[in-house]
This record gives sequence, structure tokens and C-alpha cells, in this order.
Amino acid sequence: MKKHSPILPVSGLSDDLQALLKDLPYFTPEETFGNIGRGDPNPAKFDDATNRRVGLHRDTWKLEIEADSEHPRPDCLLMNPLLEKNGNAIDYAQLQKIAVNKRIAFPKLMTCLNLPEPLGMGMWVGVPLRDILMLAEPSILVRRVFFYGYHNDDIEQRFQASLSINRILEDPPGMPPIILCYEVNGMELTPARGAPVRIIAPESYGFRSVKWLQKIVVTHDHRANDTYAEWNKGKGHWDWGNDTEASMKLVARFHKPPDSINAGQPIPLTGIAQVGIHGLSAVEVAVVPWEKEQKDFFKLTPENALSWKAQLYEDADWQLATLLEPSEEYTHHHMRPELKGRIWGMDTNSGLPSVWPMPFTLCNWAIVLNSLPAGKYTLICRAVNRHGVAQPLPLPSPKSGMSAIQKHTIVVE
Ligand SMILES: Nc1nc2c(c(=O)[nH]1)N[C@H]1C(S)=C(S)[C@@H](COP(=O)(O)O)O[C@H]1N2
Ligand SMILES: [Mo]
Repeated sequence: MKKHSPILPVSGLSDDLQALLKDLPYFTPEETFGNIGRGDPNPAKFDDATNRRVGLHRDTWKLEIEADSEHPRPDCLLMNPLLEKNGNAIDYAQLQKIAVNKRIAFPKLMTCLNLPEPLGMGMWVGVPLRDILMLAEPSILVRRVFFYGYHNDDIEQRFQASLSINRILEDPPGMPPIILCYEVNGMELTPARGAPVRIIAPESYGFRSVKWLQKIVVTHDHRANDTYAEWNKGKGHWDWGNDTEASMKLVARFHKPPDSINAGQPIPLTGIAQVGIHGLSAVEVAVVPWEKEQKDFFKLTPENALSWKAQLYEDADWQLATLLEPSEEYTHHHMRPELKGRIWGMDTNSGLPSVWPMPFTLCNWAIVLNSLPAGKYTLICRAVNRHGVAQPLPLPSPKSGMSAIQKHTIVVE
């Protein structure tokens, strides 16, 4: 049986829930956005002079598009390579000129394949990558496109990610284009967000959204030899690489759940849901007898390889939470003159997403649980997709993105 949470505006909720939701913004302010970026020294912390010198300043930034030099005929991969030495690399002013006619915006939740909680929600603005890539005239031999961030000079620190040329040239149904992004939430990218220009890949985990972008390499190779495919190897329990073709999983999380509460009191709870490729139809919450901390499921033993079955909580008394309507912050972006008619997936009259909850974004939720007798319990929450498939399914492997059910201990006094 498919489950559907009701969808209500914040004003339709009880006062205690409204109070809890006050400090849960929709689009994430820059100060609280989570940062992931390797590099020692780290480009997020460069001063202005260093940024100018290394080409991470808007005045000095250059994007090169070149052919894979290991291919037997690199001269047949790109008809018009864009290279600094040829004087035709793309600069920021040129990107902005192209953006006048081509810019597009879309909402996307930034989330790391290796972390349980999203990093932040953005309204990202940029130019479709295909419009820039085509300037370099890729040939019929190109099958994959690699993106490199600034620290590729030191081979040890190189960060690379890739996509098939097919994904770049034609968007699958229901997905915005891959963009060269220069702005988020109404601000030019900061160094921490990947300034001056980064990739944003809407349906993917963060590793594909390469920051401090400086080089694109086209290749006939079909393999996704990404940093995230190799990087985790040999690091304790992360002994195995990641599934680089994974798309964002559906995940529900509590927002600041209480550690203790008085017996006889109802328990108001709010949270967030990361919406996956098949949407979100319900969030559910349950209370189960107290469990010790989550086991280390990443350690590869035959027992753990199958242990996700114990994580389904099929017998729990799941209760439907309420989903919140899209934030009014969407309408603010919709009304910005420079974004008029350019935000992907929006209803042009209301300025709100045409489909809600919208895949690859964030949906907030709330519930009030009945009071509990004194004791120690574990709170769990899960999200259910449009086909009725509940978290951590369909793919519980953390190598394809975190979808484990969150557990939170609560003491009722
Ligand atoms: N150049 C570069 N880009 C990068 C990374 C990096 O280490 N170097 N980390 C990636 C990873 S793993 C994630 S999860 C996202 C995080 O984006 P954010 O810092 O804007 O939240 O950036 C991606 N882009
Ligand atoms: Mo990541």
C-alpha cells in the first residue's frame, strides 16, 4: 500500500512545531553551508593575491578544454581545443557574455556521498556545460568528459570527476542540465563554494560538482576513473571505492531532536528530507526500544554485507509525518529580474516548483508524537518514494550514498 504524507503550509501546523521550524531555513546561508574540498593549502582559504596568481580570481580565471593526450589521435578528439597557449581559453568575462542568453538556474541540495547529512541547499545559476563544450568542437570519438579542480598540479591532490558526453549534451527526463556555475543563492560563489566557477551536476552527489574548475578533458575512454572511485581505498573501514554512477538517495533526518523529555508530554519533531530521483511521498517516524549505537556496517564481513535487512524496521509502528509546502523563498528567486523565466522546473505563475516535493531538493517535515512512559527509546525516521519504496531501499549500500535510517536516543523522564 502506498503511503502519502499530507502537505501543509507552515501556518497549518501547531504552534510548537512552528516554533521548531523557525530556525530551519530552506536555502542555506553561506555561513552555515558545509564545505568539502581537498587541498593543502586549501583553495577555500587562499587570499586575494594567491587567487589572482593561480587563476582563481574572476580577473585571472581561465578554463581550458583539451583532448586526452594519452589517446593515439588527440588531434581527432577536439577540432578546436581552448587553450591558454593558443589564447582562446574561456575567461570569466566571456562566460558572463554567454550567460546573458544562456543562463539557467535550478534548486539542488548539495550532499556528499560519504556523509549522512546534506551540506546545504542552493539555487545555483550558471551556463549549460554543453554550450561551452561545443565551442571546442568535440568529435565523434568523444565518449567521456573529465573535470579538474585547481589542485590538479600535485598529482596526489588531484580532484577529478567525469560524465558521459551523452549526459552533458542531452538531459534525461526530469533533470536540469549540467552547468558551469558562478552563483548560488543570489551571491557570486565564494572561495569555499568553488569560486569563480564550478560544475553543478543536479542528480549526483557532491563529488561530481568539481569546485575551482580550471580544466576539462575530453576522452574516448569510457571509464569513470574519478577521485571518488579510487580515493577511499586503504583508509580503514573505507577499504573500497565508491559507486560513481550513483544518483542522490532519498533520506529523512531529524532536525535537532531532543535528548530528553518529560513523561506525559507529546513530542514535537521536525526534520529534513533529501529528495531522490523518484520523489518523496511520505516521511514516517517510529519509536523503538533503545538500541546501542549503530554498528559499523562499513567493515566488510559476511554478516555486515547482509546486515541492511535488519535495518528495515519492518515491524516498527511507523507514523506519517506532515510534509511542508515549498518555501516562499522560491518565489523570491522567481521574482529576481535576472532569473525571470530561467529557473528550471518552476511554475511560471506561482514561481513555485511544478512538482512537489521536487527531486534533488529538500523537503521539510514535522510530526507530534504521543507522550511515552518513562524510559529510554530510539527514535527512527524514514522517507518513502513515489513508488512506495522506503529508505534505506532500493540501494542500502553506503558506497552508493548514505541511506541508512537515522537513530536518535531519547530519554523520557
Ligand atoms: N576541486 C574540488 N572540488 C570538489 C571537491 C574537492 O575536493 N576539490 N570535493 C567535492 C565533494 S566530495 C563534495 S561533497 C562537494 C561539496 O561541495 P560544497 O563544499 O560546496 O558543499 O564538492 C566537490 N567538489
Ligand atoms: Mo563528497
